[in-house]
Amino acid sequence: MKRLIYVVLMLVMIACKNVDQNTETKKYPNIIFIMTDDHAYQAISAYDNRLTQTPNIDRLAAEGMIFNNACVTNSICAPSRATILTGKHCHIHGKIDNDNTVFDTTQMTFPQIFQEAGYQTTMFGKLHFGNNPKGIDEFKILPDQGSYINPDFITNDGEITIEGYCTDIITDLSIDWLENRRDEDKPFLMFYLHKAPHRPWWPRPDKFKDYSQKEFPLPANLFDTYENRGTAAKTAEMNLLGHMTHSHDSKVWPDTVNSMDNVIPMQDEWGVDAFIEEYTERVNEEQHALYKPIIDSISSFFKQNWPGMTDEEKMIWKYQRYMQDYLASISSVDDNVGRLLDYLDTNGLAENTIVVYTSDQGFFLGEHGWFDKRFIYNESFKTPLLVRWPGVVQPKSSSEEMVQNLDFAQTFLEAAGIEAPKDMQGESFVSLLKGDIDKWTREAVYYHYYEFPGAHAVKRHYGIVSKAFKLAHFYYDIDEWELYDRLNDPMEMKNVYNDPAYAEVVAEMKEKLAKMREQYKDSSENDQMFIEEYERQEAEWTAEEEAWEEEEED
Ligand code: SGN
Ligand code: CA
Repeated sequence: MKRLIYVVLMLVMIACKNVDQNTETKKYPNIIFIMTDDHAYQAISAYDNRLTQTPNIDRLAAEGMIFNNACVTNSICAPSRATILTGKHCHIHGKIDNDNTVFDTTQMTFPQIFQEAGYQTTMFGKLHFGNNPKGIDEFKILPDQGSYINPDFITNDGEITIEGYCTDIITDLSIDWLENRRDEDKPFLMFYLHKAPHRPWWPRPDKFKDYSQKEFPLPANLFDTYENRGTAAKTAEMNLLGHMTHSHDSKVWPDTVNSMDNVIPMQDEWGVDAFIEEYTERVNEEQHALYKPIIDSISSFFKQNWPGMTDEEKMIWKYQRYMQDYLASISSVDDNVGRLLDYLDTNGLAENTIVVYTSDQGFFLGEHGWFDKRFIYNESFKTPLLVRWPGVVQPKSSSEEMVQNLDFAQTFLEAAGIEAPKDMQGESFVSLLKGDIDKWTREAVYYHYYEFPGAHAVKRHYGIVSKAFKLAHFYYDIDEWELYDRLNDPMEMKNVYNDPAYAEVVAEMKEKLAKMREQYKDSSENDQMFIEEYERQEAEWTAEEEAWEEEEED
């Protein structure tokens, strides 16, 4: 008898642990985490419909919640992904930049916890680091940045190449898993991660053609001269006119660029090489035949007009070419999100699936004359976030709270009823999703960017952001503070740090920032290990630059 009771007890315990869809349907929702790479909120019509229309992504806002103040802890790809997976700030998980640090894969990441709890876990698309993501049953991920055209994938069974356009393929892979290998008796966690709209913005040929005919409204501060700003804004290398390459970015044939004497202000050697790597070496004949007429037409316009244009005209041309390709790439993302949502609808999955749409960070779309991200300034710091959770999130609802990429792990764990590890540093925002704002106490967020010296030359900085103010300290090779009045200067055109009228705000924000650095255990600015690492990196960069200059002289 004793033995029988024991067996029954054991069976009950196993049944409770096993997250079985049939018995516990509501308790164990599926989660689809959709993340794009560099998708600015300005390019989602649910946020701002001046630039483009994204009807499928907008469905998530219509049927769920839009977060108007979602942001990241460090506006760059791999660090953001490491923060999402670990629920920790960069100085804790150690992946502070894209290229110089490695992600320590022995750390706990939230998919491992889901897997252990009985969820099926999958990942399709761009991860950016680590070949075999821990805690994922089936993965097909792009190596590093991946390619738009005929991309390679790292899979559970080695590397493969798939012919076609990246955004379509990542969706095919995700739907293929849902259709053919999903166990209907278990809940799932799916990472559906697009490379688009990351630089170099190669759209699918039909979209490329269509969008190359369009014109887009200019941002009010496209011609920013960075007056009233700090050194970092003035020395960053991400200006559309000064730093965007003709071939790699604007899609002018390398031969055309090479045949011209006057392509200033951009010297295009790197861009030519990059074009060859991303396009020439990847397209097949059929694809080339579709792309060619459009590139021909861009190139012939460039050859005839570029040398005679004023700087203002050049800037506008660069902006239009940029927006045409960037938004065309997003149009494919939107179509594919639509395909996935339709699949959920027609297969009875929409009801019990949380669908999240976000980006690994924001992006400048010509604001301040820039592309790229990295800065604590709004367009880069903020990120889109839309969440649909039928029966829990009120359709057409919105939140103004400052949730961060740091919060995803704890949020998803709470949504699934799984306990989160105590050392995660975010906050679950399930209460906000349920419309219960009183439980949410966060008043400001912490930010820290490290990748300098590095691409686009954005100086190291950390800071604190509340709804009303943003205080940042730029350090390493400078020592400068900046303060922005977010409510009165939403475009962040004036650093008021030295304005006596803001002296009290500065003192208050500095005190809060110091407390935050203590709370999150960040002292890396003065940490000997970090300083040595910076010095090593700088020596590396100087040596690379010298080698490059020598090569040019020869
Ligand atoms: C590449 C891009 C950069 C970009 C970084 C980081 N150059 O190096 O413009 O800032 O990625 O982007 S390109 O050769 O791809 O055009 S991130 O999203 O991965 O952090
Ligand atoms: Ca990115």
